[in-house]
Amino acid sequence: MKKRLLAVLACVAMTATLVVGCGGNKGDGSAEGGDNSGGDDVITVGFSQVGAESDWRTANSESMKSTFSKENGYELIFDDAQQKQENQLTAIRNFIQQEVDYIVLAPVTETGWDTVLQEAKDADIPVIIVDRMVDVSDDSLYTAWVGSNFKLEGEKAAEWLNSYAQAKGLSEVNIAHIQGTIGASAQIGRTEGLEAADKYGWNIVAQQTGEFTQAKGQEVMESMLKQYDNINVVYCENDNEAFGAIDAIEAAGKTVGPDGDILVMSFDTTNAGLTDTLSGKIICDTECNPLHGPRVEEIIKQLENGETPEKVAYVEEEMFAYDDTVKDVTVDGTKYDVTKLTQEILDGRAY
Ligand code: GZL
Ligand code: ZN
Repeated sequence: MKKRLLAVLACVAMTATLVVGCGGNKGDGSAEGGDNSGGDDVITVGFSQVGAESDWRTANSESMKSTFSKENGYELIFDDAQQKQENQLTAIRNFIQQEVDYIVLAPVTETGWDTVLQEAKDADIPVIIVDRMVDVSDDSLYTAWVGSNFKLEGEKAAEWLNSYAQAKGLSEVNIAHIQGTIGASAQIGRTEGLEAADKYGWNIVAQQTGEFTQAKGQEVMESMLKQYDNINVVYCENDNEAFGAIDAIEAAGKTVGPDGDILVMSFDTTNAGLTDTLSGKIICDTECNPLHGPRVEEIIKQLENGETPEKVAYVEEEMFAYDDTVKDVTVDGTKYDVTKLTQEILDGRAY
């Protein structure tokens, strides 16, 4: 923003000496022609991405890169933090130095952002948070947030499990809980959703982070199977953990699926996750939509037009299951459909 202000001042100065001005400020804080970030009206976006830990993350990055392309009038500076917060803090400080027009942050975990977001605010650069939430003392430190209601995702999955267990007459539900990255909003919400269901008398026999990765998910499942032989449900907080868990279960000589030893539940509904749902390897996959690019662009367009975007915007999300044993779930009085997955539904999905 500072860069644009200087450009406008330069324009005004030029106008003072020359007959013809340069259009100056379009009233939205952007100066015509004066923008020095690679040409007229190119909007520079610095995006600090968590990493590349999962299929969901890949789809999320792809959505941001295809939206903030040169053809669309943007210069995207993309930084992959390899799941380390200190790398995100460095990236944001670099964006500030480069005087980007907007900073987009996908925070790896919720805490530790106040200082760097204050620096961005002091530099007059709007910050848009995507996906996971930041826990800051003053929410004016970010302009808008768009992402998922992770607690609702967890509650929907837990309600599905309760209905499914009742329909199948499961005498006991012994759950291995493979959590996401501890402190990430997705982990916090999906864990809350499961733990709130202790009213159903389930046993969470084991609980450990799988860090949202396939490798860690497999390692954790292997160790849980060595410790407990009564696990009949695995609640994975994303698809990549589910892929790892399924490999570990099958390597241990057990089976997954509706008629198997263990039911594997998951989140994200990535293409690979839904492929496993079609076969029943994953029995139920709760959607977490990664396509935030267009949503962030909508926010930036509003800001460019001097409008005020919604502070918090949740994306609509569905649920898919291998079969139609459970046709819908109700959470806090609201009913959500559960879709029996078919090949054509899978083929028709955007990610
Ligand atoms: C959820 C996102 C999570 C996904 C994982 O919005 O933060 O991070 O569920 C990803 O696949 O790693
Ligand atoms: Zn000018």
